[in-house]
Amino acid sequence: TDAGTGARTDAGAGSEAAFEIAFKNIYGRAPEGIWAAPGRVNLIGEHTDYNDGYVMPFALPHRTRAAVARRDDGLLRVHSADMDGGVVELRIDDLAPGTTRGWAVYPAAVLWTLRQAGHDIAGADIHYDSNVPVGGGLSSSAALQVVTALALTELHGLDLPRQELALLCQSSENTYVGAPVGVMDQTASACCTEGHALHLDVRGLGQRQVPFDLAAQGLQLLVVDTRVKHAHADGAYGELRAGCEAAAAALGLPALRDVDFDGLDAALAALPDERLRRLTRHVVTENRRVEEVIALLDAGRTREIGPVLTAGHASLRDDFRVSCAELDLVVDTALAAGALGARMTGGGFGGSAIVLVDAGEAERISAEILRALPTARLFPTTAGPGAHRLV
Ligand code: GAF
Repeated sequence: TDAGTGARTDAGAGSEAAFEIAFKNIYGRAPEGIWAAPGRVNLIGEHTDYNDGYVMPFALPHRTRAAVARRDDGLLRVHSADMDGGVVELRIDDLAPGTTRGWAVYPAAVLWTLRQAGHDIAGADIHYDSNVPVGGGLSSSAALQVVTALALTELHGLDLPRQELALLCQSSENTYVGAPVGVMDQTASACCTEGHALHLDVRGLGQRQVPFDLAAQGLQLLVVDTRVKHAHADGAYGELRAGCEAAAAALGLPALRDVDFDGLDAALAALPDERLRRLTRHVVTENRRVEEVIALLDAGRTREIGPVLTAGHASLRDDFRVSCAELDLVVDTALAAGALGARMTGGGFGGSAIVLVDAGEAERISAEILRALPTARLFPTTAGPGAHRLV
């Protein structure tokens, strides 16, 4: 989901020294360290994570930074360079699911969850900034959660494996924030590595870093943030997840992951209604598309992933029904202009699309997309590093 510290496109780009001075000006002392965690783009594998399936995100170069110092008096104080409202001060003993308002819910959720897990963290002062576009379906909230969790655990000498850190952040969003998200976004922010897409098998949480260097192949990936978010997005996500779980239950299976691609027709025939059939068809074919993209990348046939991405969009539009007019317009315009492939990315109902193009065509195709949707924000991207300590 998307929320976070706000998005000024220039934020997060300033020097660490200036960021440290900002912390000092706010809290009257020096931070003990500075950490960063990125937003993500999902290349393929949408709405598969909570079906125990496959996903394949990569980290954006855009990231959220946190300058942090420990406290021992039971206070959590958070401040964001991108949000109005000054320092938010919370008493750790008062933290409880559903009680924290505004963007501070994400750091509060992480601290509360760490303490629930038995980690004795008595407080902190944190200053954030971010250049991850908020509301763009690019996981600004996962970046905020993961940077907070990484900083707090490292400062307290807790060496949590990255996947565990991501699970902890997901749990904080499920339980404290109240959003029933899967584990893709937090895992992407915590575990991705530069120049790679991350193949995550959510069942068993097996990971493989798949080399993903488009420039070497004369290709470019554009991110197109439509800057729209339709109001029903949050409730709809939970309904879709519940629909998938109902379909798996109707088939007597633990998850839709367990429907074999070759057995899809038989599974569809066994389902009681058209909605469950649509949801199932998307999840099963999407898992297959992840496998296809991996095989093509492994074979060095990167150009050929384009049609697979486009097929993924059609499935999200027609079967899963999470696209919207603006996303369809971007995808259709890009393809008509000669893009190799295009799809919405993330949860849907607004947010961003990705467009694969020949590098030499990027400028022309970008201009055509912006002519069709002038309010969009468009930028070329590469696979950046996962969360790490800066200072
Ligand atoms: C959102 C969720 F947070 C992810 O867990 C995932 O389900 C995604 O939507 C859809 O693929 O980003």
